[in-house]
Parts: sequence; C-alpha cells; structure tokens
Amino acid sequence: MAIRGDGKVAVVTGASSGIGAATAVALADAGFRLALGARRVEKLEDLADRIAERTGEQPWISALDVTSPTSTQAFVDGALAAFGHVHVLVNNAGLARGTAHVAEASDADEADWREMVETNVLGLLRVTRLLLPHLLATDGAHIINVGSIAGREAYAGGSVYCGTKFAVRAITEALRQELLGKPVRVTTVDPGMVETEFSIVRYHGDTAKASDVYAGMTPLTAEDIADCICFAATRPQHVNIDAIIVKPLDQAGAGKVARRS
Ligand code: NDP
Ligand code: 8X3
Repeated sequence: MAIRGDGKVAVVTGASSGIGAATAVALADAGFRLALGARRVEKLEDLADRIAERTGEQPWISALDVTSPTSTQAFVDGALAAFGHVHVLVNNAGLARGTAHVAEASDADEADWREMVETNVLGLLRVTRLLLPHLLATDGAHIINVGSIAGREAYAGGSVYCGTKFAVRAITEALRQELLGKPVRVTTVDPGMVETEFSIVRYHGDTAKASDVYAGMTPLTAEDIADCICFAATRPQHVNIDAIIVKPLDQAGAGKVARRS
C-alpha cells in the first residue's frame, strides 16, 4: 500500500531540471512538502510556481552548489529554519562531463573529471553528512540516491563518470550497513538512458551531439524515474527498497541499444 507524504519534508538536490524537477512534482503530488536546491535559482522559481499551482503549497527553494561547503551548509540551515525537520533526502544533483578516454585526456578533461567527482561523490556525501543528524531525529527518514546503470557497468569514455556512480553505489551500500538498526531507509535508483539536459551537459552544450544519443530509440523520461523514486518513498516505513534498476525497453545495458533507422 502506498503511504502518502502527509506533510513530511523532502529535500531534492538538483531540482532545477530533469529527474530532480520531475521528482519534486511527483513528491508534491504525493503530499510531501519540499525543499529544493540547485545552482539555477530562476528555474527553481518556475518549478515552485508550477507546484504551488498544482498543490496550493509553495515549495521552499534556495541556491545550492553541492561542490561548495559554504553553499551546502547555507542550504541545509535554510531548509531546517523553514521546516524544523527533514524526513526524505533525494540526492539527485549530478552530471557527466565529456567522454574522454584516459589515454587521450587533456588538462581540460582533467577539469571535467574533477567536476564529476566533486559533484557526484563529494557533493552527495556532503549533503548526506550535513542532513543525517536531522534525518536521524525524525520518524520516517529516507535517503534516496540517484545512481545509474553506469554504477554497475563501466564503458569506454565513461571511466570517471562510471567511477563516480560506482562510488554512489558503494556509499549507498555502506550507509545501509552503518545505519542498520536506526529508522533511516536507504535506497539507490539506478536509471539507464533518460532524456533530460544530461547529454547536453555531458557534451558541453552541443545539442546535436546530445540528441544523437537518443536517435532511433525511445529513452526513459524524467517522470519515469520520478515514479520510481516516489514508489520507494511511499512504501511503509518497515519496507526498504534497496535498489531500483530501470532501463528503456530499447536498452539492455550501457551501449547496448536497439535503434530504428
Ligand atoms: P539534468 O542535467 O537535467 O539535471 C541535473 C541536475 O543536477 C540539475 O538540476 C543541475 O542543476 C543539478 N546540478 C548539477 N551540478 C550541481 C551542483 N554542483 N550543485 C547542485 N546541483 C547541481 O540531468 P538528469 O536529470 O538526467 O540528472 C539527474 C541525476 O540523474 C544525475 O545524478 C545523473 O547522473 C543521474 N542519471 C541520469 C541519467 C540520464 O540518462 N539522464 C541516467 C542515470 C542517472 P543546476 O545546473 O541548476 O545546478
Ligand atoms: C547515465 C546513463 O548510460 O549514459 O547515467 O551512463 S549512461
């Protein structure tokens, strides 16, 4: 049986687009109150207005750069000042940059590697570390990490992105053990190809290259992943969905895609 949010507070990082934005809408529809963060505040403002129109409840929004300790601390302090407590953390903020092979990588590629590690690994750890004491202080706490099939299967050109998502899986599994006996659920949702701004970001704004990624196949939508996150979040508290792996019908693995010409 699905349990409604009933006013529980959910933090969603990287809520300005794609999976994070769709998750915010789905959680709001399920009755959660929201604290939403990302660097592009104007996009958060539009999203918050859309959610308020649907539910009558205005989400709390604030700038968040998970690579910055100061920004992350200010975001966490602001969310706690707004609500007093937090029940659900959706660690969604993340990105891929480039597809450089290690042997051919340049200094610019190394900057991409640093950005991926600082965002996907250190950023996720930082938000989790700062919110954990507050999650532990509530009933019904839940950490949901957005991993990837790239965290289960590496591919050429994805050494660092895949490495960060393997790390997300390791962190999720370690947290699940560290928090055993405490009332905090820990879940990873690991999607395959989802058409969002992800590939535009990966290809540094080259929209033609980004749309080629999904040519001739039907990718998942951000809403498909939001459904999975919302499913995990709305199980009864004794039910921990450990992992959800979800791919398009047209994808059987990293790089294994059926395309129609
Ligand atoms: P989008 O590019 O559409 O969304 C990424 C979100 O992350 C944006 O809201 C962006 O906001 C935010 N973000 C990036 N860097 C930071 C930062 N330093 N601080 C705070 N927020 C940040 O892509 P998706 O929705 O697809 O990606 C969401 C997650 O899903 C990522 O973790 C990605 O790795 C994962 N994923 C995506 C898949 C796909 O095929 N699309 C498949 C598997 C996993 P802003 O730029 O405003 O800060
Ligand atoms: C994104 C999925 O296969 O492009 O995490 O790496 S993939």
